[in-house]
Amino acid sequence: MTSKDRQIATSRRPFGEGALTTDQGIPVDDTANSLRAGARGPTLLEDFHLREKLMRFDHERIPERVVHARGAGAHGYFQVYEPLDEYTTADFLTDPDTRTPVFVRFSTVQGSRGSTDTPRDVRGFAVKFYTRQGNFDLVGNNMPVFFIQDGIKFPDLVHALKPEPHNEIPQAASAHDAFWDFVTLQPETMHHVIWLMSDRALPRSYRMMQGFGVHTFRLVNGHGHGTFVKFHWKPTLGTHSLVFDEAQLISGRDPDYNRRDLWEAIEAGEYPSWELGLQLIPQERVFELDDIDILDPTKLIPEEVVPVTPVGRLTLDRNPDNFFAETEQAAFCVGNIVPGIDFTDDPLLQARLFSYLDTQLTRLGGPNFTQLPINRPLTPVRNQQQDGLHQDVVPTGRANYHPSSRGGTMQVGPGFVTYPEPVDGPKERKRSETFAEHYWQATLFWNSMAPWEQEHIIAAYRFELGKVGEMTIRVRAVEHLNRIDHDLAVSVARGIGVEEPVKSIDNHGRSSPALSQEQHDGAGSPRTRRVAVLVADGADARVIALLRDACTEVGTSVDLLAATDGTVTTSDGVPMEVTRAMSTTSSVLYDAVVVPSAAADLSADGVAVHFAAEAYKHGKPVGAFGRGLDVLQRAQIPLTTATTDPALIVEEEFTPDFPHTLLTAVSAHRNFDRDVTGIPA
Ligand code: HDD
Repeated sequence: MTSKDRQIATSRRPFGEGALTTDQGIPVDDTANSLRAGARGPTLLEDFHLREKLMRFDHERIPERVVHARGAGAHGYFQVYEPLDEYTTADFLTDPDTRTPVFVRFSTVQGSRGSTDTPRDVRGFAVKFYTRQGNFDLVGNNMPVFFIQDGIKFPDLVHALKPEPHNEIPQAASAHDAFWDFVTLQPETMHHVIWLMSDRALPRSYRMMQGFGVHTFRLVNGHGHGTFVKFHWKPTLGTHSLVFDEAQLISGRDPDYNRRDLWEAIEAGEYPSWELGLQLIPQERVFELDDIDILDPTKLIPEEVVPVTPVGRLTLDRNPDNFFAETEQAAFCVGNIVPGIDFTDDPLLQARLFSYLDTQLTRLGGPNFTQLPINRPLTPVRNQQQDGLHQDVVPTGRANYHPSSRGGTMQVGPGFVTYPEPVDGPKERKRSETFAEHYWQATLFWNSMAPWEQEHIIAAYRFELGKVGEMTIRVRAVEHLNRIDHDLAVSVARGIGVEEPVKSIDNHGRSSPALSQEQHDGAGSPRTRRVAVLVADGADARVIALLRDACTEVGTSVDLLAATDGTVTTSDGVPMEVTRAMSTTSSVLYDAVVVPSAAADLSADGVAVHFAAEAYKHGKPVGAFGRGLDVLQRAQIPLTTATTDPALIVEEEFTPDFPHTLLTAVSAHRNFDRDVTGIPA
């Protein structure tokens, strides 16, 4: 239990204990019948209980976040490995014995609160550290760059991205004219757009995605010396994605897919963790970074140029007690910064410093949102700020101003000291020349992708642009792609009815291997993965037990799915309980599918056949033995490719090696090199 947990505990009020009362504490004798003039008569205005109950209900909603409205949060802690005094005085980065409490909220960007978890979208990764020097909020995303260079364009970007103004369509989707119109008129977006078209926009789990602070920040040590820094979160379970078709299906089958996954993992004690990594750039070296202005948030610094140094670990180990009170009311502010960390002049960051504080006023109804349990710092708050809606404390004394000789002896300083960077310049609305190039890092990203990643990117551009009605926008998009990579532009053009462009620029050929998800398999762990085993009458209970035991031993869960809920009869004539009926779930909610042998003919069941075909189509491990092979055959899965496909595990009969081979494939996530063009799922 962290100190933040203990602080929040003082605000808990369990449902369902003691006498039912009104908000005024008056005991209620009946909460099911309003006060009426006779049992069949009209309701009386004096019914204070009815009025209060309806008043409270009518005002339960608060404005959703203008972006990042849909999310999920969890509590946890951060611990630094070694003191980082050389770079910073920030307490939570210099004391390895301290577990700093955190609250983390993951989110999608485009959709409204009730939208789905798995659209093609950027994911938010916001961390609130409750440090001994006050709250530090690292409000990042799962992609290291941003669409625009200056925050003044943020409202335009978001308007273009969100549903269109006349009919509020489409929900949680960038595949519409407005978005592509905007980005093709704003070439600085091209780098982030290619990330959005990649599988990074479809995380398999919040627990399996990276996080980035995006901007360059500054660490400041005890001597006042500054070091530029970029923050990276690397998930212990590796970075893994869904495929787009699967993500779209999940949107219908389980719109809460990512938040459920996070919740269930924490409930099961499978605490997700990320390593914090820093890219440290001595101030003197800034101009050695060729072609990169560290103040430009549309550029990353390749890890091969400045390595990421692991410095600590973030662990999430407690689900919130109440979604609204904690996750919804969490107010992240980029301006929440602690001594030892400072901002830079990145113009996107500078605008964010205004926007986050400002938005909370509308969202949380006034300036006292910092008093809410989830936002309250662990450190004492002492100042002369006062009043406003929802003041939750009772300030005492009369010295509500500073300085004062009438009590209120708060001393000012030592405290946060702004890094004394000299600034000088004419007032002008102008962008630096060093921000002018917009394509080379998009090319770098493209060059760094594995062939399957490139295929997915092409398919994504084709899908998105294929939904754009205005041909001129499609043509403009292809022109931009032609400046990123000619072959990419040609492949996309062919899919969207646009004339192939003429090659105009040579690809620079540089790459950054660390950008490919093939490099991000992490520990290659089978932990928390989900395997579906399709069973029918005549299944061999012994074999299924062996399979299940092997899986549970390494933290992989197994669901037994049958044509109907209830039981199937094993080959020994004994009833075996199934987890659920196949028809109530879907292959897209599992990481692998196994079809063991059974007396009953599962290959005649279209649901089972589709289950296997779909899993195969999505690159998942698919295993079968004995009569289970018939299901794979009906699914048109080419069994002969098993010799070269490590995720297609087919055997005439079950062997003791089967579970091991399956779990190795599960650990590797998917086989995206599989040719699935002919599979009809
Ligand atoms: Fe933002 C929310 C991340 C640029 C204005 N943003 C928000 C959240 C995340 C980010 C993760 C959700 C926080 C939560 O869970 O409550 N935003 C980013 C990143 C950016 C970025 C990584 C670029 C590097 N944002 C950005 C700009 C502006 C905003 C340029 C405005 C100038 N963002 C907001 C906001 C939100 C927000 C309107 C909506 C809800 C909130 O702040 O609390 O103020």
